[in-house]
Amino acid sequence: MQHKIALEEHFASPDTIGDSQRFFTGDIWPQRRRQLLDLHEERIERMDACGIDYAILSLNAPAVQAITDTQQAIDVARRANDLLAEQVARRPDRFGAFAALPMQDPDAAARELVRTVSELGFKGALVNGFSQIGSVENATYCDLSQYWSFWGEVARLNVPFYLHPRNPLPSQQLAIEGHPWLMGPAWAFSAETGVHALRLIGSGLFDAYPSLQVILGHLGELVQNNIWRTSHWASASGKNPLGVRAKRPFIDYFRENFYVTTSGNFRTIAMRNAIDELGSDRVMFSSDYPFEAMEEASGWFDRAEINDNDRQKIGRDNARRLFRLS
Ligand code: GRE
Ligand code: ZN
Repeated sequence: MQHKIALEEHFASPDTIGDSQRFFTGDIWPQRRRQLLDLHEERIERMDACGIDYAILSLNAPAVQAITDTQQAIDVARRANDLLAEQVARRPDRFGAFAALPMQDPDAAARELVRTVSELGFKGALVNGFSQIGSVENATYCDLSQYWSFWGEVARLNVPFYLHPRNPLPSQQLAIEGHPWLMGPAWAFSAETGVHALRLIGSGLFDAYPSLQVILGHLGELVQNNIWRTSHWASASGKNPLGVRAKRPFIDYFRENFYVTTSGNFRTIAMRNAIDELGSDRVMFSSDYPFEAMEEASGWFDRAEINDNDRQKIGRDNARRLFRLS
């Protein structure tokens, strides 16, 4: 399919490039490093070869969210956003931008979102899960009350919030001890991010701000696979509510407040499941470059057994509508 739009496509700043090294062997890393730092050469060539017209770029992970010093998080986010704005301005026909946000300070995060969206034309924000505030053992999740005025600003600006994976804290990794391969994209990224998404729902956030739109990568970070059961137990009458503050069945929020992308999960069964749960208006193409190959993403998606009407929506039209692209 030609003219695709992709939304989970990463770059790195000089401050954050080191965060991605741990995922690769020494022989592959120099190549991934170069690809994360490149915007205008190999990246555009490969977009052209894959029929990707436009990519919304975001900083690598965990980057800003793992900076325990709040002022440093504010500075690194701002530098990354300014760098991205400058590069995107060279090719506004091919690139858009998601803001990195210093969630360590909710007011500073809201201000940076306003600055990047209103002044720099960014399309929304991408946040790498919980933030570590003041200590590496701290995990501050986005559903907490200190973030609600931030969410009010997201709703007011009417831009999507991409909830992107990160690994759980070392102290939360008991279940995978001795099996380090379970960390990262093989499992822990999705488990961690799926729980974060459910926290947003259970907190009642979407009752307070019904227009909020959250994007999940990797075809739903495992949430869609279990959404009926989660909804059944977390919101059905006769069950102990155990602190659920959401007013409606979880599945309603999942269908009205979430989009999912195909980033890093090139599986037709999983995409069809997403289409069945959310409708083909809420699924969007992405690759997760350079952690995944654009060619693999596109080669799969272009030929996947879905109808061509859905392919147009998922590959392009849904993103055009959501991000108000011309
Ligand atoms: C990502 O940010 O999407 C990512 C990583 C590391 C490995 C795989 C991956 O940061 O998809
Ligand atoms: Zn990613």
